[in-house]
Amino acid sequence: MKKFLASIVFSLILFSNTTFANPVPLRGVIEGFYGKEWTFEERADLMNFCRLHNLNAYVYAPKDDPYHRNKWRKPYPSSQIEELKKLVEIANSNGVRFVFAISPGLDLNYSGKKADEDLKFLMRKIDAVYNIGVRNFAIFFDDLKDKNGNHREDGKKQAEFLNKLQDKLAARYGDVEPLITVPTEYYRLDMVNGRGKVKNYTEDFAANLNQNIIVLYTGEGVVCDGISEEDFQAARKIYGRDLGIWWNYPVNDYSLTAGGNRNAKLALGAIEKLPAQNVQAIFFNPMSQFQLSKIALATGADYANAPESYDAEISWNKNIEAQYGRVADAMKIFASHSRHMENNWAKCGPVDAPEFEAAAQFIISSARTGRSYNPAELSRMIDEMDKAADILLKNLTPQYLAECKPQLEQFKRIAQADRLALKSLQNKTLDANLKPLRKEISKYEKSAILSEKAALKFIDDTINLLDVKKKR
Ligand code: 14T
Repeated sequence: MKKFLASIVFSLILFSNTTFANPVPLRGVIEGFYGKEWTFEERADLMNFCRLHNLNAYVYAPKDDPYHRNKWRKPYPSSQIEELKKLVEIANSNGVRFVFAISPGLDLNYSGKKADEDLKFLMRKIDAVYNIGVRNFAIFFDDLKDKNGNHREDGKKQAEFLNKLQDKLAARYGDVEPLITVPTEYYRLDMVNGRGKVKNYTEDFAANLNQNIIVLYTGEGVVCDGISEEDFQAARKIYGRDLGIWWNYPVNDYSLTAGGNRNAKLALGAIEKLPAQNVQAIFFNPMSQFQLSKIALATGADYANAPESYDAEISWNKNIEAQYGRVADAMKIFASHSRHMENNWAKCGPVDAPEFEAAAQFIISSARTGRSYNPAELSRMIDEMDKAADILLKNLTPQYLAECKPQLEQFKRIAQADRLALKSLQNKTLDANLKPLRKEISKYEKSAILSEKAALKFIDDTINLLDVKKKR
């Protein structure tokens, strides 16, 4: 009887997996950000991470590797080839396809004798990596626009160039996988003009590109608030083929304030709002902060392995618990204030600390209108934040701390300012220390941003409300 039940349970599990799971066939991480590249050790660690999370691809495309983009024609020096070789071996032994990408678009010649020469340069570059075990290649044409938003690319010529390369690779090697590419117009709103008509470049590129070349796009925008099934369908219709997704979360290379450095805000939320149907490939573009990227990446793996049943909230909690053990609760509090990425052209990631935001807003509006309120809930949250910062500053390993110390210290400052703000509201007078502390926080915003609409906003709202000098 037991055996019988067990076999039913077993086949139910099998059944549910084969029927409902439908993993995205090609799923993994794309090191495609601007700024400080990951180290060898980090990349090696990623391969192991990919195996554990059933991710099967890593795309090597660091924007700041000169041999990837600026000096793409130049062969890698032998020391770097040696290191790449080791990495490819580690990838292979972990069941991860190592996809080697080149971005030749800055000065590639698409036609004539110069194009033949460039094709040779490209082949020489590819040969060298083929010889160290790489079987997957990608050619990217993103970010080639000038200051006016124009680009010189001709979709037909670009597609034909890729077709030629694909044919050459197939002729030379029996065992290379289909090429992967990113077009120059790589987000949906850039593929159409103001009236919704598909632009010439995209039309020509899509019409001429070999059907088996995998095209990646980023959604409606470069960094956008999800891709709905309809959005995805619209992009697939433009291309008349299945598409893959280059997903720009948790990447934070664009998170900088004037004069500050990149990566000021950490994207510690879950992957969310991605389509469940027809996704041919998904690659998550991470942060330069390697260890801290693993929260979003692990949730991305959950999504990619079972898009239909994926639950962002459940996955986020589960993966923080798995990654942070004893300090998981502290990490959840910190991470909940550092998930949402937004500027004038980018928007992605779950809202920061929605409970804090709601409680703070209620208190601010009550104070403004002279209604009474109970400060206990917000007060408790502020204490938790302060404690979480201490726990993490004390217990995270040096490697993790190196990636988030400025943000943790900033979190602590914000919690302290929030406490002063709450006290000020209750006393109906601005605490003398609040404005100096807010100035201090501003000073550090060049390297650390978090909770802009929740915990940080509560400080500013309070100052605005109580600052009598400002009011007149
Ligand atoms: F190829 C693409 F799909 C893509 O996303 N390219 C870059 C990528 O390397 C970068 O990490 C990402 C996030 O910043 O966005 C693209 O780069 C941009 C695009 C912009 F429109 C950087 C700044 C921009 F203003």
